Amino acid sequence: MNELNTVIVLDSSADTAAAKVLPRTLVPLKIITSEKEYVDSAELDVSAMIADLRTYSGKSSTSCPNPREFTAAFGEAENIFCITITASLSGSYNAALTAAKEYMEKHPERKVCVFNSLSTGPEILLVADAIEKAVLEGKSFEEVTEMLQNFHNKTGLIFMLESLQNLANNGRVSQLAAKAASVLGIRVVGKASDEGTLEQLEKCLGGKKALKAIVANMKAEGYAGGEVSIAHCNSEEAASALTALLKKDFPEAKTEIHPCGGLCSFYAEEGGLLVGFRKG
Ligand code: X90
Repeated sequence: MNELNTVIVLDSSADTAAAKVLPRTLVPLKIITSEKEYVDSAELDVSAMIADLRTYSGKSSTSCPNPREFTAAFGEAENIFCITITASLSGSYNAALTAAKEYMEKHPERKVCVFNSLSTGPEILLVADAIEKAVLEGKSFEEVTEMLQNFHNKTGLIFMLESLQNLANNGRVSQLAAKAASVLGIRVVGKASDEGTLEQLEKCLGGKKALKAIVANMKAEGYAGGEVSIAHCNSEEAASALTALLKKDFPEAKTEIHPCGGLCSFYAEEGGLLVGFRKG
């Protein structure tokens, strides 16, 4: 496949589209309050949004991109790999599928692969990096698509959240789960389940215990020193502390830290960490 005509399209749940070799485009989701609509593009001032939300107590929600917005991101590319947030929690995947179908009907010689990440944030970035590597190695479109089929056995996402309120208010977890997490000092550690939903693993009292629980659960999921991508919502210190903890056991681990974009900041809330990692 000609890498010059190949693009990677991610919805903004991926947090960043910082281009590597192949061009990457982010398709924004939106965060909506009764006062403002935040478009989760590279221009969004995420810190200002977080500050707004800290004092806002009204209703808030999010919305996924529509097919036209995905089509615009496909541009004139001939080979497109599009990765979305889990289809179990968002309509983004279906919107991308619709866009892909129309795009290929209009341009039968072009190819679009839409991949349901069953996850979000940093795990999407690991998938995007793997696609890029395979393309640059000269793999065919079909070979890369095939590789994606079982990619999920090779990556995982563990998260730590201080509040599940926005998730519960928008029906993504139960109010009961949110209530349990609302106790002062309690952090919920969980993972993206095989079905692409939030699965609670542990409730920890205090940040240190929670970081240890993240590492223990990563190991239980098969982590053995591979790549790690950490997204944090206003909690860089916790992300650094987690990195240090991981490096104790795996000095060679390749780790990277970045702030959450708008969508993940809204749902992970302040103090939240999302950890994508390679298994094995
Ligand atoms: O379509 C929409 O409006 C977007 C809805 C997204 C809802 C869930 C976002 C979760 C973001 C929270 C912790 C990690 C969860 C992993 C789940 C697979 C981050």
